[in-house]
Amino acid sequence: MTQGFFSEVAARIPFGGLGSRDPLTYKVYQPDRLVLGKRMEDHLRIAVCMWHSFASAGEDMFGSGTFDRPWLESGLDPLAAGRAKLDAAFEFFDKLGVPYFCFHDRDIAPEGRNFAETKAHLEAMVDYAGERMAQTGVKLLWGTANLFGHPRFAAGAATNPDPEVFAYAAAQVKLVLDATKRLDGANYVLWGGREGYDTLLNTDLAREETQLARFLSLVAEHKHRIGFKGLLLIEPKPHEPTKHQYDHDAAIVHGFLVRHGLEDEFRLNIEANHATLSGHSFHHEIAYAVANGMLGSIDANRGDYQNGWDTDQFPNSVDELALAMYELLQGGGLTSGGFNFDAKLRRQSVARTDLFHAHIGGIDTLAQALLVAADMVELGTLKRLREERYAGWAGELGTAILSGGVTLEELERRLAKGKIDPKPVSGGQELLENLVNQQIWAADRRPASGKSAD
Ligand code: XLS
Ligand code: NI
Ligand code: NI
Repeated sequence: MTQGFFSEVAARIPFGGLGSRDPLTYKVYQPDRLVLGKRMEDHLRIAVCMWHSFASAGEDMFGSGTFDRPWLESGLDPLAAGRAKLDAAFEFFDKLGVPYFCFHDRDIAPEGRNFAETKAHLEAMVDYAGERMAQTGVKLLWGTANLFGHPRFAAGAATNPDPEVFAYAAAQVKLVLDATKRLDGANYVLWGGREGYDTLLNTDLAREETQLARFLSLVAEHKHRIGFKGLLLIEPKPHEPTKHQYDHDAAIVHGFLVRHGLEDEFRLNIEANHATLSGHSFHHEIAYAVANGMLGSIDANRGDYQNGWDTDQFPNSVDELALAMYELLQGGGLTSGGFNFDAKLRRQSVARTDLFHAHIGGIDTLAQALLVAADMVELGTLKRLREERYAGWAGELGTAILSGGVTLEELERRLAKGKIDPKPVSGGQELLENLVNQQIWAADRRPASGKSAD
């Protein structure tokens, strides 16, 4: 194991259990522990993101960076700095013991003076990342192109009024999709950071929708052309940086894809904080994606209930995550997706070990939520009560309605004969909430060692 930037952490973070007082141990997460017959690591497929953790020094709009990230200092040779960044990142992934990472092209390779130089930078850094991946065994959950940072994308990428910007963005996605395939990435993500508008006064909504659909078709076509086997994922977000983003939430993206015949080509990358920004819960967004066969992957983080922006904090609420995790398990769990920590340290968390504390806490929260959700699945109470609620639909009337076997006239006739006389039934919300809490409290008392695959 390389000793370098994170020398305060000597070896891989071990499992310590709930009784451990050492903050640099996992309290719940055990990669090999079997949950519903599957290893915890394979359920969660955890990834660390390059951007918040290694490509940002903690700047905000009122102040400069506070973090100790020497490779971001000015005046360095860009490729040497890029290698130092990847060295530190892979040392971190390895010590944390996670299977995956995620990156944007601009997180690992700086923009050059022209497109050819930018491409050469990317290729050099992708090769270097490939070496580090082979050395550590850390894999790529997804790659993505940054189509929002450079000033050329101020008015959008695919939805830009200038077709030359569309062309630039398309070429950039081609390079990153090729790179993701080369690194054997499991998925490719598109987050349309500036695909939206700041004012309707200068915006042609219909035209921009057509452009976005065309762009996505080109991406899907290229995926098949190069034989990339991973999923293409769209990450919904309602706003920020634009006032309104077209990929507003799961249902809106789904509707857009269906409108353009693209629903078989794309799945969703659901982010917890984006869900809450769109006025939904994370639970809702996961449930929607699962119900419509659209779930791809997850960006794990949390917002702040007092703030109206993407605060990207590390998840720490088992109560909230357990419900989303329950829907996920009911839907069969993740396939090629995973839980990527799209989360950042607070600006005052300047110690190198803070990055460990943040991820350890987030991973343990996910692991505990998984245990709670698995208990809810095993017990089956919620599922049974939900099924009972709709039981009438399996009867003669329900089947006749759904199969198209009755008209409004026929239904009126049946009412007139006095055959139908529905009575209100309890929705049982408080009972269900109590059942969920019982599972959360019971899971807290589980033996920390648990069952293991080995
Ligand atoms: C920003 C998004 C971004 C995507 C990747 O809010 O979450 O980080 O995940 O471009
Ligand atoms: Ni986000
Ligand atoms: Ni994200």
